[in-house]
Amino acid sequence: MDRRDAFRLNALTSGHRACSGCGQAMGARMVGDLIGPDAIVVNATGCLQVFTTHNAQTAWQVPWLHSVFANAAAVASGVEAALRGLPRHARVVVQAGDGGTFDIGLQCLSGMIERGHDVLFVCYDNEAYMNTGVQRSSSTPHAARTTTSPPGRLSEGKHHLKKDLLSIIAAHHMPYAATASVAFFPDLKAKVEKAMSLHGPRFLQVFSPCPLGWDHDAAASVQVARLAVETGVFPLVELEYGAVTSVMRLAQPRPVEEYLRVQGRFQHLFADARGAEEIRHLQALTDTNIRRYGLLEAPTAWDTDEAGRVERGGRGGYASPRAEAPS
Ligand SMILES: Cc1ncc(C[n+]2csc(CCOP(=O)(O)OP(=O)(O)O)c2C)c(N)n1
Ligand code: SF4
Repeated sequence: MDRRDAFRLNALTSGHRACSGCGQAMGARMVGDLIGPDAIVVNATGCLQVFTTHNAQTAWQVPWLHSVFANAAAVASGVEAALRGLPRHARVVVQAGDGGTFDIGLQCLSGMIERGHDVLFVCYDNEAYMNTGVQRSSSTPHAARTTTSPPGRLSEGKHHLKKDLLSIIAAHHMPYAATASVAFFPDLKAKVEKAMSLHGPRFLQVFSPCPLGWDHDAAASVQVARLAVETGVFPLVELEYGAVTSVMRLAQPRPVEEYLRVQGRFQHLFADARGAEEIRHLQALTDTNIRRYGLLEAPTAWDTDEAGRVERGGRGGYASPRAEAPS
């Protein structure tokens, strides 16, 4: 009998040690159940690995292995290559935080994609090194407070911009890459199903609030994730072979200030004129996202060189799919 008919999988089951409201725990639970039992999961070092596998116990109900921080994609490449010689074919999935993806794992991820391994890489993006005490990563947004980018007399939080990882991934021209959010389950579900219907390297960046590191109420995680999408801070998009194929449109983007206000990591920006200047900067960065991906009703070309290949659709009730690329 197909195990899918027998019970609800709960790939990541209860009893783990995540903080309450952990976006990564929510995301991993959703993605794990959507992928189903025929998966082998490789987990980079990070919060998700630590809170699910404590001292000889595990919350995973699928085959799961821990790699070191840097090499999850290389380990998954080896697992996938080994499986080719076996009669029963499981699908290989990598899970990593943004530190394990944007920073220390990037070389192995690039190699895995370039060699064409049949692996889905899922990055749970909580925008800092949470497991080791909320240090900034290259995914941390500009002006956010972390323990290594503290605001003070000479600083308004992190000096640098959030790395545009999706563009780096897109440059590999792989079959599928997408952004998703724990606040938009139907969209996330469609993207996991699409990714699993394809073969070759696939990438999913799941926006995953961290109440501890972002300093917001544990009950507000979904609200924070929703605001990131509704302001345009975190666009929900899909790419196939490097070209944008769909975006979740925004009828009326909310001001970025609404997103910043609900998180302690941005509270210093509301204290003085220097902070107000940074908020204007963050709004300008968000407006660039909105223009770049054409998130408003009126479609705009994402990339003029690629305009002929860009098709725009929508999900989640924001817009109906368009058959033609914008002229
Ligand atoms: C080579 C190496 N450097 C540093 C560490 C310490 N370390 C373990 S997990 C981690 C941060 C993980 O951050 P991220 O990938 O963003 O995952 P999160 O904990 O935020 O989910 C660090 C720095 C390590 N294990 N190995
Ligand atoms: S520190 Fe953040 S990412 Fe880690 S378990 Fe807690 S809420 Fe989740």
